[in-house]
Amino acid sequence: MRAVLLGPPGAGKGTQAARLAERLNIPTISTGDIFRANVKGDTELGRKAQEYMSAGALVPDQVTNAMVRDRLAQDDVTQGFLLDGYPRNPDQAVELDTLLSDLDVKLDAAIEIIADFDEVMKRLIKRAEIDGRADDTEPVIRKRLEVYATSTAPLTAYYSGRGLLIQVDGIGAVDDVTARLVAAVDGK
Ligand code: B4P
Repeated sequence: MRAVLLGPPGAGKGTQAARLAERLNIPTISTGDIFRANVKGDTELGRKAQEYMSAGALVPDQVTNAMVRDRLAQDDVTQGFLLDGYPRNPDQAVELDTLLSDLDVKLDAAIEIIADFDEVMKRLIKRAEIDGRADDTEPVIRKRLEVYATSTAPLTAYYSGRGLLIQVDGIGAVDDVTARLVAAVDGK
């Protein structure tokens, strides 16, 4: 299966991507995780990404798209993958279509985890207390949610129009959300 995972910050994308990918026996590609690993390793990519991430903004498409193109060219993703956090705006979605068409493969599903503003705010503030992630302060979370609403939310209609959208309720225990996701994907 080749799928993308959509949803606002805090909906549980990272949490559920790992679980779903294990069930489907495919690798996860998380653009956020790749950026954070590069920031930690103080690489050139990490230095480019950091200022955007800590402000709650999207890293420029040119940087992100090139990174995803490299990752999708690797051997472990030839049989399938779950993209977590990409695409995040309509231009990235169009770029993904081009990347996949160049590889002569198609996307099977766009899975959206639905969670409301109050719930995601609560989760991310809790994570801030535990992990201390630089972009989990309240003003930056608000900015990320704004960016989601203006840039990422339009992707729901983009994938729905192509018959690829699967929507799953992200509220409830982590195991329950995983069970809903597995059932929804099995039904596809
Ligand atoms: P991401 O790493 O994608 O961060 P995120 O949207 O906040 O989601 P994350 O996966 O971490 O959190 P989750 O919902 O799983 O992006 C970070 C930044 O990287 C972006 O702001 C941007 O700057 C940059 N970036 C990434 N991709 C990009 C792209 N394509 N283009 C440009 N820039 C890009 O979990 C949140 C919390 O909720 C966790 O603490 C978790 O434990 C908890 N949780 C999960 N499920 C729960 C449940 N059912 N109940 C209670 N808590 C739950």
